[in-house]
Amino acid sequence: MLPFVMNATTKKAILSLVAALIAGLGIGIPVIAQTVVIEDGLIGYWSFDKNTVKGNTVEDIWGDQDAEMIGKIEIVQGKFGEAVQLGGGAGARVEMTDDIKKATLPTEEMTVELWAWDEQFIEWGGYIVAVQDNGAFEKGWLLGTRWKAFSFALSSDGADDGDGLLTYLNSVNTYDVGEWHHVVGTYDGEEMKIYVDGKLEATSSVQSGAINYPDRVFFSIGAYKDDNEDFVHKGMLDEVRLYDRALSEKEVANNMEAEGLAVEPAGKLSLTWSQIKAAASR
Ligand SMILES: [Ca+2]
Ligand SMILES: [Ca+2]
Ligand SMILES: [Ca+2]
Repeated sequence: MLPFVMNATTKKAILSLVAALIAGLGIGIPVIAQTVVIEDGLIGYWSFDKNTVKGNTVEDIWGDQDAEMIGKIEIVQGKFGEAVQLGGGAGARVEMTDDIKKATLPTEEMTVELWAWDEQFIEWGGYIVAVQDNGAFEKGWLLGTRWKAFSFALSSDGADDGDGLLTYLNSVNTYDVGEWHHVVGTYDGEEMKIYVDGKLEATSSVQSGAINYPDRVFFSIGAYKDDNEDFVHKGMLDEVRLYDRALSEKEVANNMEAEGLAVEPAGKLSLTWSQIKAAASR
């Protein structure tokens, strides 16, 4: 008997055929039915799932900004799969790059999104940071905390007073420690918004135009770090995503329910294939 070896093209063709047949028969496939992360405008996604962490390197599963874990950091059970845990110890952070020329950052609009679990709230908390706030010099953006409020800070050309001006947009409500919260900041070039657990908390129209970046940042997750400050997050962070456009309220709600991407960017055809095969044989 001849062995039946499928090449990628045959596999793809059969895959589409099976998918079409299943769709026609109306057989539900849970893996496809689940809510997935919006990909339009996505530029970075750090899931901290253990299969994406190799040694001290955390893979950016969408873009090419792999990050380095610096200091005392653990990968622990998180909101979805694994998350990163920082203990507040000095100098710890997950750094994408400290060279802004090598960073892929949003320029005109943005969304920054993550799940946060705080063991303790701090005055200048940084979940994900690309900022310099040193006296009157205020450039870049961050998502973090101001004590018990979540905070999205941003500096733009429209509000520039000569050396940059940040607006710290804080959530109106305050929250408890020891709970997971979905925190999102959006900026569409005219308005900043902060959402907590899918609910719009606050807006500001102070900033307008392109995002005003400094020449130097420590583009990092888990610490409010700039030239003269370094406040490490105390708790966990999970499913950190960065977009170069402002997601709508509906899209924010979608992403709050989302579990991962529709298709792995690496194209894990064999996995999809076996999942469809398993569903088809039921
Ligand atoms: Ca995760
Ligand atoms: Ca500072
Ligand atoms: Ca200023």
